[in-house]
Formats: sequence, structure tokens, C-alpha cells
Amino acid sequence: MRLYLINPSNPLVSIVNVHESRWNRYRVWKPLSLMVLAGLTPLGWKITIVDENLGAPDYPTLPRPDLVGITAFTSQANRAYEVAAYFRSLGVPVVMGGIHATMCLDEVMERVDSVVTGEAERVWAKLLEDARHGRLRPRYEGGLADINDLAPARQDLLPARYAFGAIQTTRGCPLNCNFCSVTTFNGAQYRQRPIPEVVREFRSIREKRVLVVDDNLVGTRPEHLARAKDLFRALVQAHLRKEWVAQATINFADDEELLALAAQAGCRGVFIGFESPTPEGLRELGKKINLVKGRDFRASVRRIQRHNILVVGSFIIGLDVDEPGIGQQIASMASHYGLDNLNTLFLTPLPGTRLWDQMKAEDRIALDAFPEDWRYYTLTFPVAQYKRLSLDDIIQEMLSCNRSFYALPRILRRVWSNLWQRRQPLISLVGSLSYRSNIRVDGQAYANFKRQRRDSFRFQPKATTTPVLNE
Ligand code: B12
Ligand code: SF4
Repeated sequence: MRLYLINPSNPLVSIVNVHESRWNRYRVWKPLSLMVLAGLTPLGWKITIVDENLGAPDYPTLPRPDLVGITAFTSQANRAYEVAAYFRSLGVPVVMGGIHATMCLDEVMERVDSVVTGEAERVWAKLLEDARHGRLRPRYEGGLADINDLAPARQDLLPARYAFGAIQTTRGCPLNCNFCSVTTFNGAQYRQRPIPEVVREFRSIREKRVLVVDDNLVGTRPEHLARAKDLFRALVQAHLRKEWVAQATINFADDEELLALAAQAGCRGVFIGFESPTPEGLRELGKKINLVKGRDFRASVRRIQRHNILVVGSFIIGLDVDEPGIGQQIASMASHYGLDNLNTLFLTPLPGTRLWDQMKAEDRIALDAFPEDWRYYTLTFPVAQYKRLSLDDIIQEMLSCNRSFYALPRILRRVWSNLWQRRQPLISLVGSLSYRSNIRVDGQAYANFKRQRRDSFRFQPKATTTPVLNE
């Protein structure tokens, strides 16, 4: 039995445009979901993983499969439906799973033969058995997997063209921020994989550099942090010689022993959600962990960096409290905190989040011709009516934020400081150049976007002070 597992591309996601900027090679990540599904697949299936981010194959020239499995974030849904329609036209059954299939079940059920909601571990083997006997059910409810019972990802199935390998060591997040779908999808309980399994899987990764995809590598409670330390100790003992980057919340900075162990275990960078430069913004987003009284973000960032770990910070533009000037404010705050890289995104109501419910109730979702409009749900396009920022304003704010933070003198200052402190100057430079080169690509994308979609943004906030963009 031949199984294709497909990760659809979205050409609007600038980071995957490897041809437009060669730096993007460092920002195309392996589709771990499909490697995990492959790991769950019993012998007897011949598996091919297709990652369209490396270039979509000419499907008609490939051997006909017996089953196609497609994963999709919301932003990939359109392409997923195109691929599904092609294989269904050949009479090949198509199953879809992942976050979009879970959050938009009815839409997806209309376009594929079978949908897996939630995590796949409990149902995938049964689904394959049903497929083999031609009795695929329209829906399989996966729920949450037993974290002690995950199959190791098939690290061997993708070509060696990625800069980073990928691994997951925990699932779930208790924090439930209002814009994020992780708590709804993976649950509020923070689940940690058995350490020996993580070490074994780490060892099976070919690449020297690895992305740890966990939403929060160390968790929030004392027992989470204790387990994270045990994991780091085990990685040190295993002498893997890997270098890895991960996502964490700012409390990562609060424990010197944890930081020292993470660095020894190979941690070279963390991605942290700062989200907003103001407490009002943090309250609006429900990012309670960043609101702890007395938190000094600059000192926290410094503490992490002292362990030779780069800090990439993420912010969101378009909150109800954001006014013209927010782009500069974010860039200044990110520089003040001493961030090595800055990733600023538009506030985006993703299906299944509290933000979605709220914006829908207030009739503020501007791009709502679904499924076509999902292609813009990349967090790199404005898709809603923002309270105090018009369409022109918000795009201008994003550009001014990035132009300011990624101005060449600022990049050089950061790289020099990293060189001086022997803290990954090359990675810092590559990261900055990748972001900088995408500003031009993004500018073009915004100009096209405004031409095509201006009419969807009917509401113009009163306090617009931003000059019209030069297109
Ligand atoms: C790693 C990651 C990335 C990587 C992607 C790597 C890759 N190619 O997969 C990068 C950094 C590139 C990325 C980018 C983006 N991401 Co992202 N990302 C994640 C993250 C942190 C982990 C995903 C992961 O690998 N999990 C591990 C695997 C094992 O779990 P899984 O994917 O859920 O798969 C399981 C099930 O879903 C199911 N399943 C999945 N697919 C399939 C398919 C079939 C056939 C079946 C049966 C089952 C099945 O089985 C798997 C095993 O249980 C998630 C958060 C999360 N917890 O999911 C956000 C997340 C998926 N990302 C999100 C978003 C919004 C984005 C971006 C749009 C925006 C951005 N700038 O970050 C871009 C979009 C990129 C694009 N191409 O369109 C949102 C998606 C929400 C949504 N409704 O779409 C999430 C949920 C985070 C959030 N804050 O809400 N992301
Ligand atoms: S944004 Fe981060 S901290 Fe907040 S719920 Fe999502 S994963 Fe958890």
C-alpha cells in the first residue's frame, strides 16, 4: 500500500520563498506532523512525505498512491483543498488532519473523504486499517494522545535539504492566550514526553541544528522546570553535539541553573512572545505570564543572553489599544530589551480562538470569503478591522517597525555586540539579513494585497495620522 503524506505550500508565506531570498533556507522547517504520522504507520505501507515548501512535485508523474494524508495550518487550507481535489479526481481517498481540520471540521469534511480531529496517535492505525479495507469513515476523533505513548518521528524520510531538524518534547499549554489555538487544540495540561525517548529521537536527527517545536519548552510550574532540567542533563550526558532553538515564555529567564543546563545541552536561541509593549496590550491578549509585577524584560533578556543564547522576540500589531506609532514603539522596545531578532505579526483571529469568537461577534473579520481567504491567515497580512488603525495605517506601522529594527546600522550594532560577547554572531547576522531581505518582498505583497482587497476593509478609524504609502 502506497501512502503520500503532503504538506501543502502557501506562496504568500514569504519565508518559504527560497528562490526570492536564499536566507529563507534557514527559515523553512520540517513538517514534523507528517514525520510523526509516518512513525505511527505500521509496516506494509510505503510512505512518501512531500513537503511542497521545497517545491511542489508534478503529481501526475508520480506513481498512483492508495491513500493521501494532508496536513494543514489554516493558511495552507486552500492549497490542501486543491491537492485533495486532484487526488480525489483520480479516485484516491484523501484524509486530512491537523489544526485547520480540527477547527473547521465542516468545511474540511466537504472537501476530503475523511477527517482526523485532534492528535492522531489514538486513531491513525485504525484509519489505515479501514482504508486498506475500503471502509474509511468520514471522521475520526483523535482527542489528546497519551504522552508516554508517542511513536518516534521518522527523521529519515525527508531529504537532507533542511537547515534544521525538528523534534517535540512536550505538548499543551496552560496559559490560553486569547489569540492562540494551542490550548484549545493540545489541551491546557502540559504533557512532557519521557526523557529517554526524547534523547533517542534527538540522536536519530541527521541535522546538526534542530528546532524544538514545543510551544513552551520549560513550562511554568516548579515540576515542569524540574523535568526540563532533567531533560537538559540527559542531553548533556548523551553528548549529542546538537545545537537547538526552542520557544519559551519569559519565565525561562528566571532560573540560572535552568539556563546554564539549557546552554550546555545545546540551546542556542529562544523564541519568546513579548506580544505588546504595554501592560494594557498584554491584558487585552490575556498574556498573563508577561504581566507579573516587577518583571524587568531587559534584565530577563540579558540573563538569557549571558548563557550564549540568542533571544528572538515576537510582537503583535493591531490590538484595540494600538494607535499610529505602534510600529516604532515596538521596534524601540525590542531594541531596549536587547532582542537579537524581532518578529512582528498582525493580530489575526484564528478559528478556534477566543479572539475569533470576539471579532466574529463584533463583525470585525474583514477577510471572510472562506475558504479562499484563509490564504491570508499567515499573520503577515491584516485580515480584520482594527480599532484604531486603518488598512493603510497598520501596513505602514508594520513596515516602519521592521525598517527601524532591521536598519543596517542597528543590525551591525547587534552583530558587533554578539561578536564581542562570543554569542552566535553568524546566526544573528543570517537571521537579521533574512528578515531584512523579506521587507522588500513584504512591501510588494502589501501593495498587491491593498490593490486587491481594499474593499473588504470598509471601516476607517477616525484617528488616522499616517501618510499614504508610496506604491
Ligand atoms: C512548528 C510550528 C511552525 C513551523 C512549521 C513547521 C512545519 N512545516 O510544520 C513554522 C515556524 C514554519 C510555523 C509557521 C507558521 N505557523 Co506555526 N506552529 C508550529 C507549532 C509550534 C508546532 C507544530 C508542530 O510541529 N507540532 C508537532 C506535531 C507532531 O503536532 P501537529 O502538527 O499538531 O500534528 C499532530 C496532529 O495535529 C495530527 N495531524 C497533523 N496533521 C495531520 C495530517 C493527517 C492526515 C492526520 C491524520 C493527522 C494530522 O497528528 C499529529 C500527531 O498527533 C504549532 C503549535 C502547535 N502546538 O501545534 C504552531 C501553529 C501550528 N502555527 C500557527 C501559525 C498561525 C503559523 C503561521 C501561519 C504564522 C506564523 N508566522 O507563525 C505560519 C504558517 C506557515 C505556513 N506555511 O503557512 C498556529 C496555527 C493556527 C491555525 N489555525 O492555523 C499554531 C497552532 C500556533 C498558534 N499560536 O496558534 N509554525
Ligand atoms: S501564545 Fe504561547 S503562552 Fe500563550 S497559549 Fe499560546 S502557546 Fe501558550
